[in-house]
Amino acid sequence: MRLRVDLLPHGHYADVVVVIDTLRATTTAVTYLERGADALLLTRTPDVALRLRGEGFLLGGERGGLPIPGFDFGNSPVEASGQNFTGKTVVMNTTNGTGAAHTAAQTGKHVFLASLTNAHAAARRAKAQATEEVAIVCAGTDEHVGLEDVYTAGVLAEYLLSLGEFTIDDGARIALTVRRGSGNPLEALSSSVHGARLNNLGLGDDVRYAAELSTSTVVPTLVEGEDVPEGALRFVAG
Ligand code: 3SL
Ligand code: MG
Repeated sequence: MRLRVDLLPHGHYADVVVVIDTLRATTTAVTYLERGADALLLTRTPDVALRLRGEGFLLGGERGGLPIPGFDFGNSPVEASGQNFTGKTVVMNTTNGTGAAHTAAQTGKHVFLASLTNAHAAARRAKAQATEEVAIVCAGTDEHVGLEDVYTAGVLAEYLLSLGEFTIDDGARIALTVRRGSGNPLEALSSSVHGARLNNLGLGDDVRYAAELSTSTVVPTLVEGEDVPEGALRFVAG
């Protein structure tokens, strides 16, 4: 079995793909499903999300870290954790994370979302589904590598290696090195460029929330279906 870590999204994915946007899209996605949401629709653009507004869905997302006009929520896991989404579908659009999921879904056979909060559950799901490769894809920020995503990829890689035999690529070696050399999760996330940016925006509680390790066993899982709106990907709790 191959274990591959892409420090940014690119390329062709042969089998299982695990998408990471620790700050904050995949952490928030896990939280929506934890808080009872039936499904998430990750849209290609904010306009696709706004078009779905009329269909009774709730909209969450950000640009520049701040809520998008016309959306119901920002992209805050702390905000999401205080709500009850039972029976609701949440439409998400964010700067990097939702786009990374669309890249993964173009070719991946099984696509999951991971964060530190569901890291071990996501790794177990990935290993259980994979027949040839687990590819961990870091969303990054505006096409720049993000320490917080690579650190989380390292946490998943470390756990996967404890579960079975893998041949690993250099991306996985880098992620493991970052995981082992960057301190605890909060130290790693706080020292990242995007973590510092969120702190400056007064969103430090989200950074602290995102640094909690394996508090959830929910793994957002891509599902197909004829009723999925054009320009959207549907994820449910797995
Ligand atoms: O880039 C993204 O998709 C977001 O998660 C970034 S933010 O943390 O919400 O600003
Ligand atoms: Mg990010």
